[in-house]
Amino acid sequence: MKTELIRQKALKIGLDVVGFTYASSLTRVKRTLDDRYMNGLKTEFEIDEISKRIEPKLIMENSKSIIVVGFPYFSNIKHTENSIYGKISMSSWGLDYHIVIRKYLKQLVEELLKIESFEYKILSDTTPLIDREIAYKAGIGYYGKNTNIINDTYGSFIFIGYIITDLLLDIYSLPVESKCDECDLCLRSCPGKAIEQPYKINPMKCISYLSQTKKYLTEEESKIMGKSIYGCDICQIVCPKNKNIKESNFIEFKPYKTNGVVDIKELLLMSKREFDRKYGDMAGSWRGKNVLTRNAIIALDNMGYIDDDIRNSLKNIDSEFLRPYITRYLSKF
Ligand code: B12
Repeated sequence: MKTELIRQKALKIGLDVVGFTYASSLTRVKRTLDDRYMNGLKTEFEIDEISKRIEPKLIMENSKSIIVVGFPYFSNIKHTENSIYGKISMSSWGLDYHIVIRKYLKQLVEELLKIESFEYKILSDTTPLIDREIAYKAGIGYYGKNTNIINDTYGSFIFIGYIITDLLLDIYSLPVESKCDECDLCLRSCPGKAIEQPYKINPMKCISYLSQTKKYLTEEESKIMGKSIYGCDICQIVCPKNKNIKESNFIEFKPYKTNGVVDIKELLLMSKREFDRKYGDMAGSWRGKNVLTRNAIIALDNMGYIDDDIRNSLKNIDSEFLRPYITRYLSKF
């Protein structure tokens, strides 16, 4: 199939970051993964078998090509914070990106199926494959030193989704090499010093990881988190390549429901049902209410703030997972 035609169809449904690569092994990343796994840097969100992480043909045996789409999510919205609030990363401001990506890629597939029949699988994030390497190979952006894929128009605020298919294409894209040059702002600005070397992250020190893991967070790890309730954008916000970028056209990623922040007092008082109603369809709730509540307690601790409302709501929380954090926090005030 002609890639120009795919680009046109994609553009019609609002997808303007598109690239194409072969469904070949991600051989380059093998050494990175070996090193990561051997040094205990694998997160619990990644599978154990490295071979499955670099082989698209294990996902679809007869696959030949991958159509890669970047989904921009940058919103230039400034929040008015007039309560005790915590931060949510922009990747979780709107509707869960897994749902949004699937919807648009399905639409694209349906358009393409009108031209020619083919087999396909739609993937993003929750696959064993290394999405960034696929995006890099498809030329939709280059690796930043903060390890994010950076697109010239939308910066690093793009999610990566793709269609693995048995279609053969007429043209395959070329990768783009890093444009970071001498800049090391992300390395210097990361609160946990998680970017230990350019292009290499230690997830265990990354706020985004700390905000998602269910492992016990020590006092030192908790301090790194500041006011984060879910995810972290610091290495992206400081990045010069993210200045003057285009805003996302996807209405789904605007923070209509959450306003991009969490009212901590409200969160502590919420029933499970109220939580689901307000936060249920944002990406950041995938680890459940208790993980966000844990982060909210840590945020209060880091702010050095307490009042009677908070003290009373914490006394009413009956959770083994949260108890150590509540005890630690209350012991200080
Ligand atoms: C586990 C995971 C995490 C972990 C670990 C992140 C990490 N950097 O490894 C945690 C929880 C910390 C995390 C955080 C975030 N994540 Co995350 N995460 C993933 C997941 C599920 C797997 C990543 C993985 O396997 N990492 C292992 C390493 C080896 O791979 P990698 O970092 O993806 O890519 C490296 C190699 O390819 C390597 N490389 C290999 N060989 C070579 C050779 C050269 C020369 C170079 C330059 C590089 C290079 O360069 C990269 C950097 O190390 C992917 C989805 C997926 N299935 O891929 C999303 C994904 C990487 N996450 C994503 C996002 C949006 C985020 C956050 C921005 C969310 C947030 N705001 O909190 C942060 C960003 C933090 C950061 N600076 O990385 C997006 C990234 C989009 C983008 N533009 O790059 C992904 C691709 C999901 C998606 N489909 O959109 N994430």
